[in-house]
Amino acid sequence: MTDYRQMWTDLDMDLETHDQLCAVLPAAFGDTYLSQENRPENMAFYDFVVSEIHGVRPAELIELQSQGGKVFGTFCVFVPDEVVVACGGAVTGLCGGSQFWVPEGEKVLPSDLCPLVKASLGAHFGKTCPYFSVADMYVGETTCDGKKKAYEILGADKRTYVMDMPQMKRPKDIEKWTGEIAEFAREVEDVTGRALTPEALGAAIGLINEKRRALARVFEARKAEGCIPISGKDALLMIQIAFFDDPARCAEMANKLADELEQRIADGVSVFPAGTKRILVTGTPLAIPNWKLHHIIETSGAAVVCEEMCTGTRYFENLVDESADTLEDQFQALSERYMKNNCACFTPNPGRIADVVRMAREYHVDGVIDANLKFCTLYDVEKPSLAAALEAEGIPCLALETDYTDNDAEQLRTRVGAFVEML
Ligand code: BJ8
Repeated sequence: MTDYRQMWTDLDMDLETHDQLCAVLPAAFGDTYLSQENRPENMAFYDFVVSEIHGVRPAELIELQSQGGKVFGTFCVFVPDEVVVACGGAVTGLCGGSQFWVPEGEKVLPSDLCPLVKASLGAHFGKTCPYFSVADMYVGETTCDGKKKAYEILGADKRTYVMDMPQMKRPKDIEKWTGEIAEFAREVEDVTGRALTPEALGAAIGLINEKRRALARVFEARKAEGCIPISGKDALLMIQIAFFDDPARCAEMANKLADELEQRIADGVSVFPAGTKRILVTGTPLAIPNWKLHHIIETSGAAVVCEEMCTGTRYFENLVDESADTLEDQFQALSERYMKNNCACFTPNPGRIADVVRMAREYHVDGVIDANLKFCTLYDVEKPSLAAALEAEGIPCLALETDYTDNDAEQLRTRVGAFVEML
């Protein structure tokens, strides 16, 4: 394994604390992932990425910087990667998914805030994540209250640009988001020193669409009836890694995985025994390395076959129209695609409920688990309306709330086990 200590030192990271993180991750990954049987061979790539998670990709980003490229750290799927890529930059997702970072985050934030926000700030201020350290700037967005206030704190320490997200989906909101994307493009031009051209943006739109199509192929394979060719944990890992990988490689590796899964379906190769209950998980994102809920579900006699969440279908569903050839029309096309995302920060947000019901059918699920992170009011408030819609459709639903600790693992296991039992 390559030694990245000099790189981490150059990034001004806290090596001593970072060592503690590096010491626990392999065991956690081994217990959760490598203990699975009959995994697709193409998961070897994703296992390798995890084994070098704080090394190989940050080193690539540093190489890009040495050639004049800039790295943009983002926290939400609404930030259009296409604009950054078109200006020769790279995007890296930064949402924190580990309890390891939470105590450091609580030094600058109230403790009754969602763990995703606390972990993100903890990773930044604790200097224990190279993706935060390597980013030239952060890009935030006015989605939930916790995140938008957290950007004020981050912004005091590193250049941070905040996109003003509409909270509704009227035509004037889509127009507003078009304007926000145009303004963001000017910021990206300023940071990268590169002028955005319709040709470059068109190519970037094509590239990111290609990545979406590849990820969608993997999910398409998860719809197969009578066969589950990949575990939910493995599919989740693919999506989590997609947030910081190079988009062309991401598409290539996802396509290879999809090829294998399609072959598995043709050969009747399933990871789980026949009759295993199929679960759709919906709710707040599961940022890497948050594998807790999937692990509990998949060691309780069920399999996750779909994630209706930003670390799932919301990341790749809907393509950007590639026919536009002026920047103005391309910004409009980007806005139209991104505004189809049904995040709970919108009011009203009936699209998410319709999506969950539609996907429950498409993925042939036996039940839905609606899981949100503690203190995420947005998704918590949507729980009763989602439950009512699923009940009307005759689809069983279990609502859960959790955080990044293991304190509730046994309680969750009992509840998930009882739910699976009655399906
Ligand atoms: S588009 S889901 S990535 S905002 S941070 S809202 S868990 S309290 S992440 Fe999100 Fe964009 Fe929406 Fe998706 Fe709740 Fe926590 Fe806020 Fe969160």
